[in-house]
Order: sequence, then C-alpha cells, then structure tokens
Amino acid sequence: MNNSVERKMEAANAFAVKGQVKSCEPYGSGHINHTFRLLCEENGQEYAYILQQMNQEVFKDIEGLMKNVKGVTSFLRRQIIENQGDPDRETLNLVPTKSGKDYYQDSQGYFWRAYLFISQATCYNLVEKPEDFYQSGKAFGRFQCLLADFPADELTETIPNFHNTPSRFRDFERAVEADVMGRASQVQEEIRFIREREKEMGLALSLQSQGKLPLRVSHNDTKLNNIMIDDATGQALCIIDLDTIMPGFSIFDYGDSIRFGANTAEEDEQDLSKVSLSLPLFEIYTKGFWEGCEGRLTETEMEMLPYGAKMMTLECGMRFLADYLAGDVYFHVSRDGHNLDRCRTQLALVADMERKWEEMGQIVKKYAAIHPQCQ
Ligand code: ADP
Ligand code: GN1
Ligand code: MG
Repeated sequence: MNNSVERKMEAANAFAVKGQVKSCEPYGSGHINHTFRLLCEENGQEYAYILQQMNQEVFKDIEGLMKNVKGVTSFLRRQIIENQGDPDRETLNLVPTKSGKDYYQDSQGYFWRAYLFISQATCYNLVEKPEDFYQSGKAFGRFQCLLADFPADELTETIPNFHNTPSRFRDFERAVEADVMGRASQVQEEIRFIREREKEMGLALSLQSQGKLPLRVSHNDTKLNNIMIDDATGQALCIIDLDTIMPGFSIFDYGDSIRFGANTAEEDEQDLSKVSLSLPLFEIYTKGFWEGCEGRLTETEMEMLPYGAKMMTLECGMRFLADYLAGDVYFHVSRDGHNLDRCRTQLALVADMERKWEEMGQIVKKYAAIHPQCQ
C-alpha cells in the first residue's frame, strides 16, 4: 500500500461510521479538497459517506473552518426541522470521529472530515434542464436569506480577501512578474485582456465603502456543482461545499452561479466556440435568485447583479491564469494546460457578457420592478 492509501484508510477508520469499511474511492469533480466515497457494510446493509481530506494549503485555519461548518450546518438543521424538512438530506451532516470530534488529524498531520452521503441526488457540471438552474437560483437566494440571521461575528474568515478582486489582480501581476514556469510569453493576449479591465475591479469595494453595498453572510462558491439536485423531485436539495462561508457580497454569490451555470460550455471546454452566455439561463437564474431572496436585496445590489456576474468570471479567469503561471499549485488539474483552458473559457465568457451587457441589464431591471425591496 502506498502512503496516501494508508492515510486514507487510517482516516476512514477514524470516524464513527456504521459497520465495516468496504471501499473508499475518489469522488466528484471539486478543485480543492480530496473527496472520496466511503462505503461501509453492517448486517448486509450498505452505508455511504463522503470522506474528505481538507486542503491545508488553501485553508490555513482548519479549526476555524470546521467551526464554521459545524455552526452553519447545526443552524440550518434546526431551520429544516422547524420547516418539517429532511435534516439528513437538506443540509450537510458531519459524522463525528470515534472520539467525538468533528474532524480527524492523521498520523502524518493531514486533516479529514466525513459527511453523511446524500444519495439519489446529483451535482451537475453543466445545466441539463433549465429548471435545475432555476431551482439552484432559488436555493442560493434562500440560503442567503436564511443566513441573514446567522451571527456573522462567529464566523472565521477562512480565506482572507477571497473575492477582493483588486487583491486578486495584484496576486495575478505577481505571478506574471515571477513567471516561474516560463509560461508568460505564451499568454500575452490573456494578460492584456485582464489588464484592460483593471479599472472595473474595485467597484464593489468602493460601493461598500460608500455604504451602498452591504456585507452579508454568503456562500462565496456558488457554482452549480456545489448544489445537489434531488433526482426524484428535480428540486434543489442541499447546498454543499461550505468552506468559504464568510461575510461577502450577494452580487458575487449570484455572479459566481451565472459564471458557471449560464455558460453554454463547461468550465474547462477547449473549443471556445462553444462558450457563450445563455440569456435564457441568465434570466431563469435571476428569477430564481430573486424569488429565493424574497426581495431582500437593496436597489444597488439589484443594479449590480450583471456586474457581479462579470467580475466573478473575470476574477476566476485571472485566478486560473495566475495558477497556470505559478505551475498549477492551487486548483487540481488533470491534464497539461488545464488551468489555461479554464482561464480561456472565463475570458471568452467575459467578452460575451460585454456583448450582451444591455440585455443583461434589461433582464435584471424586469425583476427589480416586479419584486418588493425591503431596505
Ligand atoms: P471541493 O471543495 O473540492 O469542491 P466539495 O465539498 O464541493 O469539494 O465536494 C466535491 C464533490 O463531492 C461535490 O461536487 C459532490 O459531487 C460530492 N459531495 C460532496 N459532499 C457530498 C455529500 N454529502 N453527499 C454526496 N456527494 C457529495
Ligand atoms: C474552486 O472547491 P470548488 O471546486 O467548489 C474554488 C472557487 C472557484 C472554483 C472554480 C476555495 O471551487 O473559488 O470559483 O474552484 N474554491 C476555492 O471552479 O478556492
Ligand atoms: Mg465544490
């Protein structure tokens, strides 16, 4: 057995699962943690769990992160029970270790956690049915609404400056300057595209400092594959990947969903002719998010939704390119040039948003006019 297999089995056996561990295989398509599907068996009955080795390079304060996850999932669980929902499927549920802790540190110092596996539900990498995207908009909107009552001062900021776009731009420029892999010369066009948009990057922070854009407890990583859709009902069932819940902007939660889900191509598509912003998907998500938020967005937040979509796409493209230049050290990659392909889809999508800017604004205005605003 190699070292990583041994560590995985050590971790699998550390949690208070039902029965004996049968298998533990890599699972899902997340870019950050190492995720496994853990299958156990007791009296001929199978029990499934998600086992995750958390990314300690990305998350420096695992204790704070796990406190957030525990706090938010317990909070959501109470709300789901009050609403007569199914608390084992509508939120993540941590499985404790055999000694009653929320996470496990293995003998080599790596951190692990386990969740109940949510079965008969799917995470999509591309919208297959527009209805799914509408449902996810509604669920992310509602999620933000529910978290409005969560005590923000109890949250650890798991990644400081996570969606601080000017700070991301400075990181990007440092990666260009260092050019440790000698790759910058091949990506001059992409570098230029990003630099040309530098002036737009500080707008959200500047509106916040003028008191026009509120900080809210937000998810911060609202892509479609971070939500589980119930296979039987087609409804959004559970929002997952809670590692980045921190105070942030609603327009960025909305925008990150558009970035991923309203793209007609997958995030790592190599044929850029397939990349575009689908206005019907943009509209249906806007409707869902709006309804989910129950009009709890300010006028400025509403106006800034298209900007949120563009900024999240540009920021993500910049992060992928910075990682490509740095030698693919942050996002998991599975082929040469993977981060560059991802960067290119994002920049192509930004360009298409710019072409469709007017229409995006019209769609948002339509919903802003229908829904009541409080605040
Ligand atoms: P990452 O931060 O690496 O994206 P995620 O927490 O999003 O990690 O998990 C990766 C994938 O694992 C998800 O996209 C989803 O497919 C699957 N997954 C995570 N948690 C569960 C769960 N409780 N039940 C079923 N599948 C899950
Ligand atoms: C990462 O963890 P995952 O795969 O859901 C990243 C997001 C990016 C996304 C791009 C903690 O999300 O910020 O938008 O990849 N998460 C972190 O697909 O950096
Ligand atoms: Mg994820």
